[in-house]
Amino acid sequence: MKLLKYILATTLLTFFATASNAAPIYLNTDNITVSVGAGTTATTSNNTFANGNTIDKAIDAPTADALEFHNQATHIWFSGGGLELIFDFQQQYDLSTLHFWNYTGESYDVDQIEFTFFDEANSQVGSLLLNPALGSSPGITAQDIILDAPLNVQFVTAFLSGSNGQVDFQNIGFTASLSTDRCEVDPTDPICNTANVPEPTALSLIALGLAGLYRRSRKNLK
Ligand SMILES: [Ca+2]
Ligand SMILES: [Ca+2]
Repeated sequence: MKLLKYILATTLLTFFATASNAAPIYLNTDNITVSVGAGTTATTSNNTFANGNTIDKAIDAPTADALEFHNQATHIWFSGGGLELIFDFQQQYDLSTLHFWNYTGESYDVDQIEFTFFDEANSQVGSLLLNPALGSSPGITAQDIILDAPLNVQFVTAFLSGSNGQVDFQNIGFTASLSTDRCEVDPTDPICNTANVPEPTALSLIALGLAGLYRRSRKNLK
């Protein structure tokens, strides 16, 4: 029985240690914020942008591979200049993939995005100049840009512009891992609940396996 208890303890420990590792997650309205930066061109022609009041539409995709259709409820159209967005991840992440859902036609799509990445102390840790591809049609899926870095990112500024002064897109997203595994320090941290809760089925399978193991060892004892 001592051996069984040891196996049980180490199995669970291994499982939860694995579950609490900083697994990549998709950052959206559930865990980050976005706001309109002071670098945005002053213009009154901003349609669905609504003076920034609807800017959360830029980060409302539920997953990195979400399909979005272009309509007033899903996209941002900013006209007459460049749009600066400021993302706050609330804590530091290591970025692995950038996702961008562009408009589908040259007349309105985003032609260039200047990204600047900052750590929690607001020190710059990287930058990226991106000329995004046109969005897919009719449904728009993200263009995925693999990033080897930057690490330790909490704030991002993105300046979006079009060669004709038009900026229309569906979402900007980031796949990232926590820079510090806070779940090991504090498993009750909210980030651990949203990002790393073990699948119920996985837990049930482990429970079933352990129950079987226990029954077998009881049998052997008789
Ligand atoms: Ca959207
Ligand atoms: Ca264009």
